[in-house]
Amino acid sequence: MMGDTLQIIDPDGKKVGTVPRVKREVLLRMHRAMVYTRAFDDRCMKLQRTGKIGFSIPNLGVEGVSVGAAAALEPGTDWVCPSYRDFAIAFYHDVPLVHMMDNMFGNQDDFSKGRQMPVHWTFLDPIRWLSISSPLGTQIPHAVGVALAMKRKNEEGVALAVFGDGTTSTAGFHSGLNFAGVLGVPVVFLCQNNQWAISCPIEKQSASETIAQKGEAYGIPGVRVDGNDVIAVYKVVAIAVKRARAGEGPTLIEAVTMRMGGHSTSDDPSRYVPDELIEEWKEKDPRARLEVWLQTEGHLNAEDLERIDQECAQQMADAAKAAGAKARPTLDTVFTDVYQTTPQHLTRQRDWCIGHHSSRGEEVNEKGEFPL
Ligand SMILES: Cc1ncc(C[n+]2csc(CCOP(=O)(O)OP(=O)(O)O)c2C)c(N)n1
Ligand SMILES: [Mg+2]
Repeated sequence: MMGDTLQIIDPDGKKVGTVPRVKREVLLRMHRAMVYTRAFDDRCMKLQRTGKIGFSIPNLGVEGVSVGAAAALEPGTDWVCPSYRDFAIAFYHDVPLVHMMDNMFGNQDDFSKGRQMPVHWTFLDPIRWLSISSPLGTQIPHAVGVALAMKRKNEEGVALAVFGDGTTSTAGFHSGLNFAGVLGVPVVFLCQNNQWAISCPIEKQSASETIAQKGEAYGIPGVRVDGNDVIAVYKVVAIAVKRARAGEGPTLIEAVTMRMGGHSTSDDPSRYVPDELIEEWKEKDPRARLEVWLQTEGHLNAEDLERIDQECAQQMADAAKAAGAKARPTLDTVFTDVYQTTPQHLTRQRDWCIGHHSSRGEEVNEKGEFPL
């Protein structure tokens, strides 16, 4: 423990608590998901700065929260209702890299066909992943609804809602927790307290001493965990999932971490995050500490780490290249996927739109791409 915050592996990679039983295969998967997340961050930053994609969300420093949580979920049974900063959950569950990149480019294979912003994924397979939405906190009542539906259908599943510290100020957080507490549904609320909501620090976000304690008002147990300790996060989320599956109701988890990059590729955190804070948190890096511990336990050696790093970077570069080479969505897709049978007024608008662009010489090209 670190005060009232659970820690199992300390920042130096030393074991300071009881390690839960985790298979080696799971540990290696956790590690690879962390490496993929950094490779994704790095690749997307380059793609954005060279004008190839419009936007991305750095996950540097916070990926341990997502990885620990991901390992506690049962794919095909549980639902993830994520925020936009939880990439590692998808990497842990083997969402194909190229599919992650399809969304970044908004190409024809992107499930949202470019109609969502980048990093706003949605999939059903290999993990049930509710579409990410930009308005903060909407995933919280959604997760409660998903959990209620599963409870009513006597399904085994648990819904995991992940959100940031700033999102605890939204109506969605309070109504979602209240609803879940009253109904006792199988949901786990995981707050990634990364200390910042864009440029607003946590001290200005809430007068509560912790976020975990907010659960008390709703009759929900609150737990605080070191978010840079993947093993500790796994442990608390696994316990919360077990409780939820056993019909014992929701848990609120606060994972304390630090956003080490910008809010997005559109801001400059050096304008508002003090340098000393970054220096302090560099020492607590979640990946470095996991790697030290995995080496101490004999699961990986320095050569393995180097090899995995290179493999992940290469695979990510290949995925980006493949996704970037795919065609963009066709113009008619603007009018699809909302109604099973397209209503007449939309058919008229579609025909007008295609006719209009054709009359300006902006026909769909040989790849069938959107002409704008
Ligand atoms: C309802 C709503 N209010 C404001 C915004 C603008 N906004 C986008 S991200 C963000 C900060 C969110 O901070 P936090 O919940 O801590 O998540 P983090 O970005 O740190 O992961 C804000 C205020 C929004 N998207 N939705
Ligand atoms: Mg935050």
